[in-house]
Amino acid sequence: MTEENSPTVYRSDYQPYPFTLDAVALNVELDENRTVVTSTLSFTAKNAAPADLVLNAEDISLDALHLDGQPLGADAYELTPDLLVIAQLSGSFELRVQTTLDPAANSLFMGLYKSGSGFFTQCEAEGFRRITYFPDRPDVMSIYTVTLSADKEKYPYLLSNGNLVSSTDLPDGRHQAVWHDPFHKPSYLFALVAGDFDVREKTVKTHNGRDVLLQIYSDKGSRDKTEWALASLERSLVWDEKRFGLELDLDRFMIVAVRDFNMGAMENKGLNIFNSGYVLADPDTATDANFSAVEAVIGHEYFHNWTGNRVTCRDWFQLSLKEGLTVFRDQEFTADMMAAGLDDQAAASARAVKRIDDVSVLRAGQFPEDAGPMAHPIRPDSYESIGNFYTATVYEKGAEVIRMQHTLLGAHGFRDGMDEYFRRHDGQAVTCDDFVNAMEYVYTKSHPQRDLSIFRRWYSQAGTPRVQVTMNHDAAQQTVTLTLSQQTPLVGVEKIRKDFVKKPFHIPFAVGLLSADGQPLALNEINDSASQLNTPDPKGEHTRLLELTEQSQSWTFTGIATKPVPSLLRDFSAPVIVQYEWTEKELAVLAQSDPNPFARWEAGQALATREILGLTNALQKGEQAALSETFVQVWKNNLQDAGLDAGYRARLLTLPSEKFLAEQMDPIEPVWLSRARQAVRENLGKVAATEWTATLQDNDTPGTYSPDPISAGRRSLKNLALSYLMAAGDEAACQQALVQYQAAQNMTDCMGALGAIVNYHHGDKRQEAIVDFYEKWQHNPLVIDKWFALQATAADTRTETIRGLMAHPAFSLRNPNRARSLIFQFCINNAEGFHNQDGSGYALWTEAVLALDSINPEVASRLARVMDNWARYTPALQSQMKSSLEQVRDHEGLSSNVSEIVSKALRI
Ligand code: B3K
Ligand code: ZN
Repeated sequence: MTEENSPTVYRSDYQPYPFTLDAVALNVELDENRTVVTSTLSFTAKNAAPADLVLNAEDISLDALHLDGQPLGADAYELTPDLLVIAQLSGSFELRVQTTLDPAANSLFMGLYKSGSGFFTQCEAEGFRRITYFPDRPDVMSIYTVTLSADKEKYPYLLSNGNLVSSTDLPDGRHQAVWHDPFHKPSYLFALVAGDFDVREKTVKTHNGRDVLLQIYSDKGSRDKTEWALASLERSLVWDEKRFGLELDLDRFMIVAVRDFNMGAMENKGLNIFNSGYVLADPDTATDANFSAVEAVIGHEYFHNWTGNRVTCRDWFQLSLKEGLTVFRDQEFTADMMAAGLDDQAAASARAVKRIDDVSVLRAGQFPEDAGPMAHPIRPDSYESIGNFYTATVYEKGAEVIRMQHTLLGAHGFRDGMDEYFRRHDGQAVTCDDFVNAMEYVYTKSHPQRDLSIFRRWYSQAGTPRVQVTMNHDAAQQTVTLTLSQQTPLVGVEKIRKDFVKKPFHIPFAVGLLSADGQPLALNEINDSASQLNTPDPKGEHTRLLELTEQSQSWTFTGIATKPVPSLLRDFSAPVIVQYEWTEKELAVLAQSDPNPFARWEAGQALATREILGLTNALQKGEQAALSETFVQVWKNNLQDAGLDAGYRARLLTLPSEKFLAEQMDPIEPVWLSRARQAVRENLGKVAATEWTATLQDNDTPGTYSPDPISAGRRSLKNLALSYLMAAGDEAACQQALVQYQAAQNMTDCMGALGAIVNYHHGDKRQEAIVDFYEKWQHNPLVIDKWFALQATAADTRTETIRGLMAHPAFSLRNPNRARSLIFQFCINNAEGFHNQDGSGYALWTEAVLALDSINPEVASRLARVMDNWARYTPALQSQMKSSLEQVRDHEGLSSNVSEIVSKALRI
């Protein structure tokens, strides 16, 4: 589809569907190339007046159509490639539609497709219309009965949503299963799976004493890798009961792992389908990060059962209603799991680690998006292809907007608001406004003078607000006045909408004050409008919550004799950028003693950012620059602060990412930036060699592997120490990396060593290790994905290496995980290689986007987004990036997915 025939869809055009869909009976006769789908749809008109029945379609053809048992002739309906319209129907009627599909030829992995030896579906957002003619929109909910039949030997398992009603053998070696889902659902939550699998299962009791069967289906031979997934699922069930009072509503909950999948996982009712990378995990083949991602994604999809499935979206503009809320829920789940069983202080540190990781993801992906050509509010107003709006903004910023409501209402208030939301909307398809209405109802009960009217602007305005802070200390009065002013640039479509006026946001802004020697100060406000944060205060943080709702406001605190150091936006209480002119000395105080672990990390990052950007400038001018002594001292002190938990210490000592740093540069000079960051790393490795070596020795995790956060933290600190030392060319560390690679008892240590070797070892041993790893793991696709990714991101990898790897027999563009592991990793996480001034990285991108687009446009458009911020780069890079974008835009037959991305990028 070209851009011309993919019109823009507007939120304001929403019209309710004129019919209810009372029941859906779907009969699917599975065959690799000729699957016959017969769907029987029972409709009732909502109004007395007749209305047109509109059904969606994509890439399917109509074999037969019956209305109330009578065949319909071609003159009785209108048929276009994407619509079937039967004019002026009223009352109740039954429509029977037959289509024939070729699942083996479906490389889009949308609708019904084959992967390996099984059949799978993916219907969100608009995949069901690739299976049958249907009102494929989330506000048309119905009860589904699904009959599946297939060859019994090849496909012994036939699965769909809900409960299994019957299984029967049929003639010719086929068999049949009938499934019934008792809950109303939209078509995007439909799923079917057929194949042969290993199954791991467990029956558990819900808090109301009901027995429910949990099952994990995975490829034959992979059952030993699903123990963690099943345990994670059980933990998710218990957590949602405990934290939100939400119980599993079905008797059976299934997760199926599949190798070919466009994203992470999908929350189909009772039958989640997962990218195998988020199911399979054992110590030999999965890293700590993999284990934690499996737990988080299993939690996320499970939590959708209530936030997404029981209460769903009215239309796709409301996507954040389910995604932002469910990301917030999975973040809280992980934080609670990480803090479980720890004392208050250790728990605060564990929670801070999770918050740091989430905020880092937001800043690396969402902040640039919110400043670029695709910028949109968490509830967009328009789109061309909905597939392009599963964005960091809808998900991650959406979660921040929910988190702010949690902060404003407090944990109890938020829980009451959630209860109210379900009381009002269970079983419905609703809007983001409906969610905020439920929260506001609870909020105004406890805060009679307040409402969430200004807060709602987070749903309609895009862009990252800048909050400028000034602090005035009056020594005579012993007062401190903090003045906060907000300003948010116009972004994305806001720039071309002439009437658009940006209004102030409601920003919950958590602050503390420290004395010059790092002691937390009690905060007593003159007007007492700042509230005490409704969270534990393990170290006497004295955090106060300022609510900025106007362009500028001030707060005055008393009893402060000497000029304090402000600790701002603690716990990242709002998705904003803070502007305050700290001195280096003040940042050093915060980075070593702020009792709020998040703010402490933030101060260290600010110090490192100054160093790296300063050096980038110097290197560009051909100068050298030594590291500041204060910075080095802070790094050394934190490295040796044994009172800190290892995982938190690893975060404190990790340099800001290139993506975060690039955001602070204008224009972006990716190659010098990357070199400067590398040089700072090398320098820190040298000046603190003794401390790093001690850290490397002290953080071994002997014995049986466990992915718990304490052990994982030790491994991350140990591997960080190894990489600093190797960056500094430390001979002993080089030897140690080779030993660790050979002796590793788990994949985290193996990859920690191999990563350091591939990036920093320049002798023969490097290639030997690469070959050795491949030979050892060539039969495990998820491990080979890591092998490709490691080489794609290695500091000295250039396009020739990537092209060589693309010709490797194990490479395939058709498998999304493999394409992501090599090409995406190179384009996204290898600045020196991708932005090489010879333009070879951009040429590779152009070819890959076009090649992928002809196979799988949804995956191609993700890769297309790599060029979003082309206009922020140096002029020489800009013009090359622009011409690559133009080349893609002008390609004949481009999908609407990629077309939307590149044309928006070029529009700025
Ligand atoms: N809801 C799915 C995402 C579907 C993406 C379709 N392009 C997974 C999730 O967010 O849980
Ligand atoms: Zn989701």
